[in-house]
Amino acid sequence: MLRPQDTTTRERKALDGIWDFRLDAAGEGRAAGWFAAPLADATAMPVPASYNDVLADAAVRDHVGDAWYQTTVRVPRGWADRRVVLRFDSATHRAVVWVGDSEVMSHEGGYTPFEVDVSSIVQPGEEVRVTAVVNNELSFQTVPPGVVEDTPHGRRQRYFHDFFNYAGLHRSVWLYATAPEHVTDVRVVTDIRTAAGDVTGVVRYDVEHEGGASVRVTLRDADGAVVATGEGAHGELEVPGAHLWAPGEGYLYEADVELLDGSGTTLDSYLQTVGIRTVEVRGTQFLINGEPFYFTGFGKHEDSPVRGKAHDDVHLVNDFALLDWIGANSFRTSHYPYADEVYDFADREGVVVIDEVAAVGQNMGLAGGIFGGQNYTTFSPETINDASREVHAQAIRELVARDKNHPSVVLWSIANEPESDTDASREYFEPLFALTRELDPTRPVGFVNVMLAPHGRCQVSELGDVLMLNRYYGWYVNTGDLVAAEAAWRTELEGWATEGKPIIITEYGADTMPGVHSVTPVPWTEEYQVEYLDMNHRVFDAVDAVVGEHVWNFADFATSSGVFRVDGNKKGAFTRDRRPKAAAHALRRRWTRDR
Ligand code: BDP
Repeated sequence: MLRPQDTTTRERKALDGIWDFRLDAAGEGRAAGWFAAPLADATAMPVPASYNDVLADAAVRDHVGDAWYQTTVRVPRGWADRRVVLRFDSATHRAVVWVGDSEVMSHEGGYTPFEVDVSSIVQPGEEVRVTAVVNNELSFQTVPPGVVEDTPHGRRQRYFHDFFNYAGLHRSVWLYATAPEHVTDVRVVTDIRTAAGDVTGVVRYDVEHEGGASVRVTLRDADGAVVATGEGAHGELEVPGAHLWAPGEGYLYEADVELLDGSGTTLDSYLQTVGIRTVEVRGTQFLINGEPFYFTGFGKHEDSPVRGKAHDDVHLVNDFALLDWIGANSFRTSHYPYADEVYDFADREGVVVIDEVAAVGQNMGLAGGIFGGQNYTTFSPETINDASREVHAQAIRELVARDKNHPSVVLWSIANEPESDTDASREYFEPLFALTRELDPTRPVGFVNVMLAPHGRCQVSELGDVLMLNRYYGWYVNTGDLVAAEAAWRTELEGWATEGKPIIITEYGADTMPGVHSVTPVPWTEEYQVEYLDMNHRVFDAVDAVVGEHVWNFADFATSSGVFRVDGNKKGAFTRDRRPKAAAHALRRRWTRDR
């Protein structure tokens, strides 16, 4: 899906700011037509933000069900005869949207955009009311899954993942205008040809459009010089002496994709950034531009005080500055697709991304252990079933459709720590791997394996191009005993190394209270986190197939309440307000030693 842009033919207007907001725990607003009038008894709510922590009210923080958002926007006067589109960059976890009294769209899934052409119901120069009912309920048929329980004290949301179920409008909302004839999609795939030492970049493109007579593509380098042009909706551009996109060097070209009428006049112009690079798995190596790449970095979260999961440019730039400071070259968008702006920034900063769909918590074994779940069977007709898989498949489709052109994205992760040691799990995942490969044959695909399905027991790992392992030796097992942990971890990892695939350690970490110290290895201290990481690094360094280490987590983050968590998950190298723990300095020493 294309992004709202300002180009010679496109204009956009953000609807961000203070909206009217009202909880609807009883779920009466839809039938009562709350969209049809100014929202009664509304409070102020900023967009973008998770609503949960903005107001000092437990009813808001722990709300389960519908929440109503409303604003008015004046459609720019100059948009007569334009195609006007209303777009939400996300609504967590689903929404129905009205413009005036008309229902215009609905969307399932909390982390991908959705939009609709509203030209026929808005008038340039006039004000319109935009209303969205955003629902945060999780069930076995949602991604991620959860269970809403009816209790004598009201409805309670249970879920099987370890981050707070923040909800609301986390990202920007836009009105944008294009010509009626317009570009509807662009896909670019890049390649590199080397002959006699000369590097030629290859940019294959496919353009979809509505109306218009022909397509012209003009590729410019970072200085604005034209380096190649193409005619037609499909084509291949060659860039002799191409400046490659590479980790640490986010060099970007820009393709001006123009839709022309019969006389060659530009009807639409869409600007697509292009990073020329290749990604390949060969044996146990992960190659970017043919060079072995070793991932250093973190699993992250979109999480910050007060804002919750809202996108925020200040945190974006600060987090990337901290990634650079610590020597991280990559991160995983654990456990859901992040805001578009994050990938744009990764593209331009040369930071490598493992892009993950929101399938987290599909594991009742783990849910029972850590998150206090019930005795559910993970995959069954009553729990995660065929309907859930279709929702999961759609989430993958929307992820690939949105992120396919980002050079920073080098690997798709189609689930985090699902049950993967049963026939049912294998049956569930096989078609999802096939689907992802069909949608994008150019990037490797994997899923993140959990400790409960160790080497020899996992039935899903062989479907992936890479092995992604989350392991907590020395934390959840062998707690406080780093000697035993090291031995056990090494044995398991050496087992995985026999599979002949590259291994990325996608999570290893120890909860750490900043300011707590000890001279002996005591869990929760800053020293223990450092020693725990050192131990892990000794293990990784001894196994050639390991091509990456992502510490869990970049920063402390909010979770649901429970006896395992003190004010959230404390495995961050940084605190939630981004101050370094001792481990951050230790990681920096390891990850910047070759600089
Ligand atoms: C893993 C999950 C991650 C958790 C982490 C932990 O992938 O979301 O936050 O463990 O327990 O199970 O800290």
